[in-house]
Amino acid sequence: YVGTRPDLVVSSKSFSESMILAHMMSDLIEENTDLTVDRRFCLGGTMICHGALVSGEVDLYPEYTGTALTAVLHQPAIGDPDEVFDKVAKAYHEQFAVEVLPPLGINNTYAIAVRRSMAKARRWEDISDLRDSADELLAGWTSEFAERPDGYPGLIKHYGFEFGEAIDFEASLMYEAAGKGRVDVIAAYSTDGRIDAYDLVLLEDDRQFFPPYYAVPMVREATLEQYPELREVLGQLTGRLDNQTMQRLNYEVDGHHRSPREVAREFLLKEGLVQ
Ligand code: PBE
Repeated sequence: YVGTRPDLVVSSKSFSESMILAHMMSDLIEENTDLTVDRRFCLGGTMICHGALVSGEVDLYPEYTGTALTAVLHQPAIGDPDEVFDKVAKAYHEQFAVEVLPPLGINNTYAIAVRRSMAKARRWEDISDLRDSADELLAGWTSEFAERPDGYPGLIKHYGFEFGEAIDFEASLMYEAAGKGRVDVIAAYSTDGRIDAYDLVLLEDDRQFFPPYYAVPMVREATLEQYPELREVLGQLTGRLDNQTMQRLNYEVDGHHRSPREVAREFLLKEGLVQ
């Protein structure tokens, strides 16, 4: 560091929702405490953020319960959200000295999405309905989805079929590519506002492959010991968001090109959490 070292480092992954949530947390901390926050956002994917948290380079960032369970802890997916939370909280405490704070309310699951017109024409409602045409379909998703156990490798095993071709996309470009017919199938994030904007539909995960992915603040225990007030400050976000609200906030950034920081601030103002 050049100059004064900040009290806290908050991080995020490289997509709008992660940045919006991380700004909400940072703003609340700055509003309610005297702590200085360094927003070191867009660190990269899950494993980069997780590594930085465990090494102490980062104090907190928003993560998702299902991601922690499957991609970080390599445990099999389970369907019950509370059970996922409990398993993750216990393992993070034991293995990483990280505390998982209560969920913010949104469940941002990966979801297989197709154009509405195509789903209607081919009568697709469930992921299983893609089975017979899968080898003619072009899929597009993030490199993280292509590699994670709760992504394509697991999906193939669980459903027993593969797509003809799958190409890597930047998360933010998938929706337009699907909407414009450059790809047929994407692994959307269920809280993304562009699902509706590009007239895509989410197919039902009829064989329950994906776990619940509730957004939670992950905080180093050492940080919470040093600044116990953080628990209450961040607790103001507990249960505060739902998927519909989150889709709208995400769309402010992804569709209307506003800054994640401004969108986060506006939400906190509206909720009366900052002045
Ligand atoms: N998700 C959906 C991904 C991205 C959004 C929560 C499954 C994740 O970051 O883990």
